[in-house]
Amino acid sequence: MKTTKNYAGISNEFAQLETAKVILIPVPYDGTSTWGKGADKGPEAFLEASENMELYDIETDSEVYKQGIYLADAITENESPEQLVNAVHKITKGYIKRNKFVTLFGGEHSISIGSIRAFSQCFDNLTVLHIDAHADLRKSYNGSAYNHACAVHEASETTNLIQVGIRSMDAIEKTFMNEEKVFFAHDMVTDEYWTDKVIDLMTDTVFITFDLDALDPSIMPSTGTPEPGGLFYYETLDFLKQVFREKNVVGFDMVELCPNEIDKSSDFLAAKLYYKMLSYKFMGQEVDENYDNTYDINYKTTNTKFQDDDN
Ligand SMILES: [Mn+2]
Repeated sequence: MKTTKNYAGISNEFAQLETAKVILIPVPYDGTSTWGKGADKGPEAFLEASENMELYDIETDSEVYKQGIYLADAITENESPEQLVNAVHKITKGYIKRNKFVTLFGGEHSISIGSIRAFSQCFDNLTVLHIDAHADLRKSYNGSAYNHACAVHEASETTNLIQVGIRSMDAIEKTFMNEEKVFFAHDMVTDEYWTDKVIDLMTDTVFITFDLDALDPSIMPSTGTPEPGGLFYYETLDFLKQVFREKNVVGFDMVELCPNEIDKSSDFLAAKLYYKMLSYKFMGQEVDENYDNTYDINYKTTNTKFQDDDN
């Protein structure tokens, strides 16, 4: 599918691949979800909501779209979960190497296996900040390692994985869980210092994988598995702002928007949250300043397991 529209209805001037600092890759994929289906409709609903959003951000006093946001072709590979992950990996890596700030919008969470793999191969000593209701640490699920329930298993082996907002998991996942780096929702609610503790565990370079079901279902009902007891809007924004301010966030993905006909507020929340994250990323940066995504062309990963030959 070739997208003819620009992100958020911005003018062509700000939507060119060559000059845009930000890449947005839609991944309308829902091959492995188990309960609420429809995450494949996520990117479309997100883009539609984005078009109806005002583009001046009051808090940061900025119009981040002027940094340039290129809406990439959607990744529609559907042959198998593994091939989808491979496609996401390859395309993400390609844009990282073009010195872009790469973002993805899913789709269900298995797409993150590909995005995290790309980032962990391009950035040394990467922290993956995993914000989610679910631990997603299973080694395989329904016979596949490329299932949404396995979204961060690989990251637990290849990166500094920190999990935030977790409130649902299987006992077997404890085997793969580093509990010192897990922030359970029931603990966060009584700990006013949780954001500082999360940041203390991070390396300098951070990729964020944001499963929208981390948010409380009262504000984000449109997701496949709405778990009670989630994050609220302003605490999420405060936390993210702190992360963007103190760390080098090199990219992020946002997944599991499962839109429905009746309630559009979730789509709009996702649109605003995405735009907020960009606003925080480019806070205080001039539009005509060059962007350096800090990808080191000489960085050779020690993790050769998934090395491809595109160098
Ligand atoms: Mn989840």
